[in-house]
Amino acid sequence: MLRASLASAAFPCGGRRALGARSRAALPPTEAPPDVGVPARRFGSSGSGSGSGNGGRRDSGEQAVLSEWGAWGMGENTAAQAQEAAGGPEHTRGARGFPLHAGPEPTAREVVEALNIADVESYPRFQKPFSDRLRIDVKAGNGGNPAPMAVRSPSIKGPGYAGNGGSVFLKASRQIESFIDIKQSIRAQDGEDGHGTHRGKHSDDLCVQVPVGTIVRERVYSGYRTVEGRRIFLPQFRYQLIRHDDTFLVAQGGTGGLGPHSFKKGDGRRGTPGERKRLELELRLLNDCAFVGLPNAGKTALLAALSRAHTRIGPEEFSTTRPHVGTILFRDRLEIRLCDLPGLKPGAHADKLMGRRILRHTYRSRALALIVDVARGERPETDVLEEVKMLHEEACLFDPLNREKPWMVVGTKCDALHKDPLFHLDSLHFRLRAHYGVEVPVVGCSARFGLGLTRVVQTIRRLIYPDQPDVVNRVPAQPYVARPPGVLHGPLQDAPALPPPPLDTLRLAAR
Ligand SMILES: Nc1nc2c(ncn2[C@@H]2O[C@H](COP(=O)(O)OP(=O)(O)OP(=O)(O)O)[C@@H](O)[C@H]2O)c(=O)[nH]1
Ligand SMILES: [Mg+2]
Repeated sequence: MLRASLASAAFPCGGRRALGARSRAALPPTEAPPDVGVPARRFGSSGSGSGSGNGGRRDSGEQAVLSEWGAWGMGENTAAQAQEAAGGPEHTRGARGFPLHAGPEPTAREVVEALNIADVESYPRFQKPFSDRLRIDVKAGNGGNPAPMAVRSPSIKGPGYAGNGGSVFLKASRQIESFIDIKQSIRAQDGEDGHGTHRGKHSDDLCVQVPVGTIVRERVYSGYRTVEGRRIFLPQFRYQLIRHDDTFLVAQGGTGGLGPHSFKKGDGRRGTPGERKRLELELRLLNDCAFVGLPNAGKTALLAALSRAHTRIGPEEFSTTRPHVGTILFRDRLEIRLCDLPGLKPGAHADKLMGRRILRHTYRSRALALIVDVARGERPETDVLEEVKMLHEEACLFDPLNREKPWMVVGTKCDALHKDPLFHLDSLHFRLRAHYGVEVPVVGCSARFGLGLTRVVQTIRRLIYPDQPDVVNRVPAQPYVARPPGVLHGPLQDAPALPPPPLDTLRLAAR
C-alpha cells in the first residue's frame, strides 16, 4: 500500500501505469502482442498500421489510446503523431499521455509532505461479513418403512429392508472462514421405503463444513421454563474441531425397517426416527499471536505490513469490525498466524462494546502482542504503561489462562518523531520490568514506513517457538515436525507429544 501511495504521490498521473508504458516502449517492435491490430481497426485504418484515417476527428481519449499503442510498433508515422499529440517525447509521458514528473527525483521529505490521508488509508472500507456464533437445528433422516402387505414366500425375495436415513456430520475445513454460509435448519433425507419386491435405498449422509476451531455444544432442555412458559435450554460441550478434516457425527440417521422376509412370523419392524439436535456453534479462531489494543492503535496497519491480510485501515475508531488472520511463512517452513482483533475498551472482559466476543479469539492464541500507539496521537494525556496494564488485565480477566501466555508490547507509529515515541518506548521497557518483575519484550515499529518490522517478527517467533528462535536450514527431504496447534483448552490438551525430530535435524540446528 505504501509503495503504491508513494508512487501516486510522486507521479500524480499514476505511477504504475507510467512504469508500464516505459518498459513496453523499451521492447523491440517484434515483441508486439498478437492483438496489435485492435487499435488500427478501432481508428478505421488498414492493417499496415497507418492510423491517420480519421484526421482531426479524434478526441483526447482516442489520442491517448493511440499513443499507448504507438509504442507497440504501429508504424513510425503514428508513433510520431501520438508523441506530438501527447505533448512530449516518450520518456516524459505516462501511458495515457499525461506528462510525468520531469524534474529531479523527489526527496524523501517531499514525498512525505505530498502524502495526504487518502493516500495512506486502505480500502475496501467494507469487510466481508463474519459470524462466529450460530444456533442450528439439525435433524437426521428417518429410516424408511418396509412395504405393507408383503407376500411372504421363500421364492420371492422381499420386500425386505427399508433404507436408513441420512446422518448429519460436521467437518472442519480450512476453506471455510466463518459460519456465514451455514443454514440454521439442516435436515438429512429420509431412507427410502421398501416397495414392490425391492429394498429401499439408504439415503446419503449430510456433511456440513465448518471452520477449523469450531466448538460444538448441544442445547439440552434444563427442565425449567421461563415465566412466559418457554423452555430453558442449556449448552453442553460436545466436541471441538481443531484440525482440518476433523469430522464429528452430530445426529444419527434412523435405521430402515425390516420386512416380513426377515421376521417370518411377525409383520416387520418399522423404521426408527432420525435424531434431532439443537446445537450451538462457536468459533474460536486458530492463531498463534493475537493483536490486542485500543481502537486506532495501528493493529490492522501492522498486520497488513507483516502479512498479506489486507483490510480497512482508517483514522476512525473501530474501523475493524471482525477478526482477521494473516500468516507469516519463514524460510524454514515454520508458519505463524497473526490475528488482528477489533479495538478493545476498558471493561471489555465484562462485555463492554462486545469485548467478550472479541476476546474469545484469544483463547487459542499462544502469545499476546499488546499494541500501543507510542506517539500518543489520540491520547496524549494517558500514560503508555497504564494502557499496557489495562490491556493485559482485560485479557487475563476474560480468561485466566491468558496470564500464563507469553506476551510482548509493540509500540507503533514510531515515525512520528516530534511526538517522542522513542522516549515512551524506552521508559516503558524499564517501568514494565519494575512493575511485573519480568522482562517483557518491547519493540517499536512503524507500519506505515516499514520500520522495525523484522524485530517485531523475530520477537513474536521467539515468544511462540522458544526452542526454534531463529531460522535454521533443514535438509529438504526431512519432514517438518511441528508441535500440535496451540490449543490450551479442551480434550486434546493431554494429547501425546509428537516424537522428537530426527537426530540429524538437531545436529544441523546445533551447527
Ligand atoms: N504515522 C503512522 N500512522 C499509522 C501507523 N500505523 C497506522 N497508522 C494510522 O493510524 C490509524 C489507525 O490505524 P489502524 O491500523 O486502522 O488502527 P487499528 O488499531 O486497526 O484501529 P481499529 O481497527 O479501529 O481498532 C490510521 O489512520 C493509520 O493510517 C504508523 O506506523 N505510523
Ligand atoms: Mg483495525
